[in-house]
Amino acid sequence: MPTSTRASIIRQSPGEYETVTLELDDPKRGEVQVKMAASGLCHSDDHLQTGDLQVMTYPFCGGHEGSGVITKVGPDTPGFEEGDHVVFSFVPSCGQCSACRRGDFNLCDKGALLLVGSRADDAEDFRMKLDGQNVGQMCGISTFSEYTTADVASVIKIDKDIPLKSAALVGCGVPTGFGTAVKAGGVKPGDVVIVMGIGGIGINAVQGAAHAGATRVIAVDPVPFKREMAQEFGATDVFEDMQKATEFAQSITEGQGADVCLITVGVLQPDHPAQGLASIRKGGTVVATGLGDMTEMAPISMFDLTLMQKRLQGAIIGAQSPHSDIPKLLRMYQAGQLKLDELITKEYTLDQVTEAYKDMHEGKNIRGVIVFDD
Ligand code: CXF
Ligand code: ZN
Repeated sequence: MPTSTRASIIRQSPGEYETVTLELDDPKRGEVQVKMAASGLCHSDDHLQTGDLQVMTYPFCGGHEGSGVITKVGPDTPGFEEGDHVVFSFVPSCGQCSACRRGDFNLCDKGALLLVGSRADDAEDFRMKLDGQNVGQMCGISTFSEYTTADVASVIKIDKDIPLKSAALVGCGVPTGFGTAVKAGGVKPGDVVIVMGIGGIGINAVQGAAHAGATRVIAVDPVPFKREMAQEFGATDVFEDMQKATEFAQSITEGQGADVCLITVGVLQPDHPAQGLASIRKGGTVVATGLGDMTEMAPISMFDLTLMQKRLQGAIIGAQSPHSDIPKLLRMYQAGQLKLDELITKEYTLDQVTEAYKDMHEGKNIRGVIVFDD
């Protein structure tokens, strides 16, 4: 029987989130229904409001970072039962497509319809409805909803003794930032690393770079509160702009520049990749993880690229493998090696999504989190 659920949707883009009551279909084969406990308010869901990120279905229910408890399991869906605690990965991995078979689990073919918001294998098949009309699910999950139904390729079971509020963050911000440093950026012991932009992703890039043994983690953000937070998460030096950060990196490397620059800004601009490339040494690496108007092109120096042998690398979910790296991050949290609780700067209700994004734009949050009623 379908479940009624309050959820935060957007009817157009640009547009604004509003809370409505949706009908949620029961899980089918390979799916589970989850009662949400917490949902992170990632900048990407705000890109839906601004129109930077265009989706293919409206209305569209937001949210792609969350945790909860399984309430229903679809038929023939082994490995899951009612009462299991789970987190979502914003990218699914099926383990069977060509990308998964070669080990690129974050590039799974099931991710192709993430911004259609339908089921992964059928662009016409939706689980959420508003007055009989299909509602797209952000990344096929939609964590801005009291209940949601998702493909198990996006669902990771976790220990019941991990607080669900903190666990929610390992669905996007933490693996994206941490992986941007340790996997996509390949930060090594002794490296000098610049982290450009300190929000929910950049702060975890700082933790990742510090963890990987960087001797200098140079955090760049115009907001003083964010620079302070960066220092609490392992930044050794902080600057308000890239020019100062680049000059500093050069001053401590005989003029060479940083080994790695991680672009984790909230809104990626076309000139950011070139700024990153200008900040690194010969043979260094820039990773672009932020999102902006994804239809734009970025001009980069071909001299830097070819003759200075610099690498410009993109990354989605920090090039992490969701089903193995997310549990690893939670083990690090349990072992006291990874900060999660400290990332949450403010809690909100489901009705406060617009207010939460206003706070984010005013530079008040590292991660705002929606906490759902029990
Ligand atoms: C985004 C990537 C594009 C789809 C939505 C999620 N990543 C992280 O926030
Ligand atoms: Zn996100």
